Amino acid sequence: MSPCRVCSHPIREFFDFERQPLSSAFPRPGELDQEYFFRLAVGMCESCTLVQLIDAVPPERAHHQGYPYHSAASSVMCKHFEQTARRFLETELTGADPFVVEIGANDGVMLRTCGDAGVRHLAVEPSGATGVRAHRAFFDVDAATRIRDTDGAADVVYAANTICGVTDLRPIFEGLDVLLAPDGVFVFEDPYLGEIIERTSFDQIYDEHVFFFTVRAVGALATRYGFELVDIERLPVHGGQIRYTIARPGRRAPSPAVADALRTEQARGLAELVTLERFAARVQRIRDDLVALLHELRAGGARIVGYGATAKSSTMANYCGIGPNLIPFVCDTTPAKQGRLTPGSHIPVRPVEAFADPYPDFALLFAWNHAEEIMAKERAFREAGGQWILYVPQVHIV
Ligand code: JHZ
Ligand code: ZN
Repeated sequence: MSPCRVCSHPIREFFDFERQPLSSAFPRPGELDQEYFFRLAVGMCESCTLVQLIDAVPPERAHHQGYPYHSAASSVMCKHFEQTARRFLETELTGADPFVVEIGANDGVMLRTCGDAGVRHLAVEPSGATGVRAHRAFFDVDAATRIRDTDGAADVVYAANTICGVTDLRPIFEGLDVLLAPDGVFVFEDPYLGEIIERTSFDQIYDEHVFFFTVRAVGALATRYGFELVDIERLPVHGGQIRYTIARPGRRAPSPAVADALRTEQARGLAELVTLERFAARVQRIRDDLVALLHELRAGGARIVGYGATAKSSTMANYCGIGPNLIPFVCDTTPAKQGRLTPGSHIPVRPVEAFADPYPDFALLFAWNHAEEIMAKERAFREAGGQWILYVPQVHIV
């Protein structure tokens, strides 16, 4: 059994997706022999209950060039990050000369909103590609020390969809200890295990998501590294996340939301292996139903295309064995994905203009987390008689 990445106790495996590619490495048609695969399996730590991947991709493989994800591709996500910034401006960045840092800032929407309000800000992002001032490094003690020496202590350190992919969390917390002001907060948001189980959204499990947090596990994690979990908030984005607020111990009264969530998690058995085993059975059911539906529709002569070449759908397509034989192409707005193939499953990615040229009979919504936004934008597809296929929380046609 592998040891837990946080407390070193054994991890109990509850699902094995077997051989999977890097979810964001879209090969060109001539590059298929260069694809990297690893065993994607998940388990729960016997002691601290943190759910995590059994094997992780080595860092030199994981951080391949030209990372193609842009959070600003979704107007809902842009609004989300602007609102996050406004909240910080109202509640945390209220001192004389506040300073906000974001780890892994992607398109920089949150920081730019703070910057527009005149607040000092910095992205800590190895690629530097954020459109805002950036310290090009991974966040650790060294980066934190350099930043503090130049800019002073931070009132807020924020990270969205980043911490769950950091295999070694210790350097993050050591860096926070250096950089955070005495009353500063570390706020991060990631997919919530409770929601993944509730929706059977198994495709949240892929190489870039190493940890699947619960309030209980994050509370234990914070304590272990000398901090305290003081608040949580559920977020509707990306299929259901939690935003955790962590402070230095004793500096803030924990909000009742933390104790409430702990009680709910206990009642739902989120720290029990049997809950995860039941989840595993539902995942297999979704695969069987989806594969059967696609074969049936194809046999009836229907044309089906994919919509949104997400990282998530890499797990879905590879686990279900869905390739270009069932889905001839998937459309996506990201130029860096277009003209390439989906990782492992090798479905061609085409610009969204291909969607209406002509409309297919069915669209398999890979980007189900953006369903509202995409269905509103593609209203004409339904008006033309098209139907959406979703596979979360179960296979259904809309
Ligand atoms: P989306 C990535 O996951 C990877 P993915 C990462 N690990 C993570 O956690 C999340 O992001 C946050 C396209 N699209 O957001 C754009 C359209 O074509 O579900 C994207 O390629 N039309 C960091 O990839 C994809 O769909 C649209 O209207 O699972 C959406 O990817 C919209 C809204 C999106 O994240
Ligand atoms: Zn553990």
